[in-house]
Amino acid sequence: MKIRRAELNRSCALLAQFPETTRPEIAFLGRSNVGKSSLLNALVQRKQLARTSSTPGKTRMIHFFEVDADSREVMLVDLPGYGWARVSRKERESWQGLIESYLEGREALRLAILLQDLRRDFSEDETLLLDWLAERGIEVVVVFTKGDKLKPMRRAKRAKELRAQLGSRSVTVQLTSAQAKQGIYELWKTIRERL
Ligand SMILES: Nc1nc2c(ncn2[C@@H]2O[C@H](COP(=O)(O)OP(=O)(O)OP(=O)(O)O)[C@@H](O)[C@H]2O)c(=O)[nH]1
Ligand SMILES: [Mg+2]
Repeated sequence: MKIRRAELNRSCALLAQFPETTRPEIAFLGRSNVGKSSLLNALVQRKQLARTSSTPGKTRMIHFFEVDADSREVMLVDLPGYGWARVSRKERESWQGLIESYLEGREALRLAILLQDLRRDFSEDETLLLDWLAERGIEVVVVFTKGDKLKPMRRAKRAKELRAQLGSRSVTVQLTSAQAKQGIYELWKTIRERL
């Protein structure tokens, strides 16, 4: 995938600030620190286009990135991470409201990519979210992150275990590592099919 352009369009803390839709959108969802911003950077081959941090809860706004890749135009949308314990309930509710208002009302949304750390089990946060998205007819792909942190045998085993935890839900899963740049091309393929 040749990235011709990758630029921040806008960062939003409110629905009223969302940019007009000009291109199909792909959203990145998941627990804080799971690697959303890192994966986005790996996809666009930039080190710090989306800001990453080892401090969870860094991304508190919705960031819209305009990306021209090959002959396609797409908006990659970095959503704030949920599940960060050290924020007040009020703040947590306001993030949730922001995420839901994006997911529910965004006509340009083609696919939600739900990230899951390969080393962790799914929690209710993810399974409830998957069901919530399914109820609204929003297509989801689950992407396992940080694959480089496990040895190949263990990696394959964990991917299987996690797939089993999804039960009968009809979602596809993909394995990635933003650090080792694994599964990036495959993820682009998934994205491209929805544009
Ligand atoms: N080893 C390894 N570390 C990773 C990988 N992806 C992300 N990380 C690390 O995980 C931490 C969190 O990554 P981010 O991309 O900032 O996570 P995020 O999901 O955007 O987090 P929030 O913005 O807080 O929601 C950083 O220290 C990254 O360097 C990966 O593929 N491999
Ligand atoms: Mg982030």
